[in-house]
Amino acid sequence: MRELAARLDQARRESREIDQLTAQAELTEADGYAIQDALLALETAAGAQQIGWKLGLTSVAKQEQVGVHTPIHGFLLDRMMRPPFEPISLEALIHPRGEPEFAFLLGDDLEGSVSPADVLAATETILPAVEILDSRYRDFRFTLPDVLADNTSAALVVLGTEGLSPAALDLPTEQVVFSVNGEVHATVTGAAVLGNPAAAVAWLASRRPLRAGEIVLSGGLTDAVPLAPGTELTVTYAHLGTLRVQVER
Ligand code: OOG
Ligand code: MG
Repeated sequence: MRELAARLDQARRESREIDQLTAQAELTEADGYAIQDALLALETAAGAQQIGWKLGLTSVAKQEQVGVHTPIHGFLLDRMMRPPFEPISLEALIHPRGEPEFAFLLGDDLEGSVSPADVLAATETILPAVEILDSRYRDFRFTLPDVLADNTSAALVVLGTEGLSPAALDLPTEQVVFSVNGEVHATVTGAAVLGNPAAAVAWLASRRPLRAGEIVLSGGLTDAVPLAPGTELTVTYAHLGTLRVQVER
């Protein structure tokens, strides 16, 4: 698993797309997570720090876009975070895409069998977020074990600076308008994510212990859009405010 993780790590560092791992080896879902764990070990040995988690493929729009029909999870590192007020450089990325999400900042630990209400009770703040994905695989195509191994295509995360306490928000009905270069790409509500984004976080807690202070991304609410120099993404949440991401020219 270490050797396969190293192959993905090298592809990322060299911004070079590679063949799917499953083109050469038969891998299960469990193998995919084991390679992801090995990748996290490589990253932390090289000095990165895990600051949270991400969910993926929690909406139908996302599942259909990539042809994988099950929720997945990966890890977030300190080096992935970008502030919202600076243009984002795509220089080190292969074929980046952007998507709107909700971010949960946890105030308490969450572990085992928990309800969406437990998730909200343990959440300090819900923040607007844009995730920038980058698959290390050729043409952004992969199977389930491949995308798990590749840390669910994680690349960069732009977090809003101001959020709301979960008590001030109804996530399933929160409307989100996602615009690309000034044109509306999609209008959805939080229910697009497993009926309730808090249910997605509950699912993750049943699989991995979550700790106070960690950030958890809900998974994209809409399909992800390709990014190019100059692309501007605007995510307008009914109550959470507007998050604008400008890609460097
Ligand atoms: C897989 C990662 C999915 C999400 O929010 O659904 C993801 C991909 O689309 O490459 O981050
Ligand atoms: Mg995502």
